[in-house]
Amino acid sequence: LKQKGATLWFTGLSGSGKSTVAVALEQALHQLGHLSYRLDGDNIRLGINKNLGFSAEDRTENIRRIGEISKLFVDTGVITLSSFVSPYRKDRDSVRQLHEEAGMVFIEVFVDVPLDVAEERDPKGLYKKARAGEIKNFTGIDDPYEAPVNAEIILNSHEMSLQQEVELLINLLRERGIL
Ligand code: GGZ
Repeated sequence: LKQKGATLWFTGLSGSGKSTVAVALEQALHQLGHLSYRLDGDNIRLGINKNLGFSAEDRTENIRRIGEISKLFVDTGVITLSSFVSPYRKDRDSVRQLHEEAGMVFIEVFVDVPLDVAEERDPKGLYKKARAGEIKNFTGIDDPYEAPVNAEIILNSHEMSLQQEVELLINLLRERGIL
């Protein structure tokens, strides 16, 4: 295998567009002949992390485990696309440290949209439920989101096309010697 692995860590509010850009990037990487794998709530929170909820403690444990899993994928040479709200800076920094100590590339992608944009999209109706008090501790409503200060790249998904976002990420992967 000619490929060097890396983790792209997509962080941002629910509805910010993390998964959408990860899916589009996966398709672009596939067309370029590169193997990638997406980790997100659908394959992690429904499986290995199904015992975890959304308390601060559980979110920290969620991210810790996902960080370790991402590292295992990178070890096999896969470009790992991990999309999680991951609201706490220290948790993301721990995952970064875990990678960097092992000499692995970690790229933090901040998918940054204003709360009102994410709330307007509300693809799963979760913001509506959170505003109604039916869901507690919802990120951005009654739970914190700590924006990255050292992200390698910021994507303002409400002001860019999906194609532009993918191009920026592909360019970054080239600069970092992954592609
Ligand atoms: C935030 C929640 C919550 C609460 C359920 N807060 O848009 P989604 O639906 O698909 O993405 C959100 C997802 C967040 O799971 P993560 O594993 O990414 O979270 S974390 O990194 O903080 O551990 C949302 C849904 O689960 N969801 N309840 N209270 N998002």
